[in-house]
Amino acid sequence: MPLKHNWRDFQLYVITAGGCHPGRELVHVMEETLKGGAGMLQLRNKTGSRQEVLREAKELRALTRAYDVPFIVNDYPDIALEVDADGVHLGQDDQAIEEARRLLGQDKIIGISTHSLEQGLAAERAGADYIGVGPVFPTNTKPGRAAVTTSYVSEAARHIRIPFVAIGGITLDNVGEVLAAGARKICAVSAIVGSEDPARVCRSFLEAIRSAEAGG
Ligand code: TZP
Ligand code: MG
Repeated sequence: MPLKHNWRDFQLYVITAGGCHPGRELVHVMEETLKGGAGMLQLRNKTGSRQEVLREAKELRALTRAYDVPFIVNDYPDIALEVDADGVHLGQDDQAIEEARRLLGQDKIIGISTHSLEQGLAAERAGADYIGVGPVFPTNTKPGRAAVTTSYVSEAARHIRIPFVAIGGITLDNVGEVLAAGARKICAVSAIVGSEDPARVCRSFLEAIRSAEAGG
């Protein structure tokens, strides 16, 4: 079932990585983020069994459908197809974009994590629909990966033509720096999913993004 709007309009992307606030259930937390205005959701479960990922994917597919928000699955193109997700997100070490495109077809969204302008331009040439630019700051959600700093964000703003999302260690305290470097789409994981009030944090992120967009 296609989305009723252009998925490229999203400003805030939320991923299920990282722990929820203690005692909170994943699907409820994600629904809070949708109420707060999240415009794209990704299921990223690096530790669960395939069965668990499939169960979460089915739940989040139903939820995002109800809010008409694009739903992306990390790492499992087969699960993305099975639940009719809107797309997949791939890392640098995952299957090639061309291979994922053959499997998923032209209508699905393919996103790629990139850590340098060179990787960003290569992903664009290979047919990615959007790229992740990060981690902008060091983050426990993706340990062991060096921060790319806001300099890659400003390079992406100048040279990348497809949508790009700044990601990694972004909080309400530092999002201003990321916006000042030229990002207009933000992905924050632990700052939102780990919060006691995910909807409020989403609204605050969106306020910051919209004010940057308005030139403020
Ligand atoms: N890719 C680059 S950084 C990152 C991913 C999945 C983790 C971002 O999580 P957080 O908690 O917003 O730093
Ligand atoms: Mg992966």
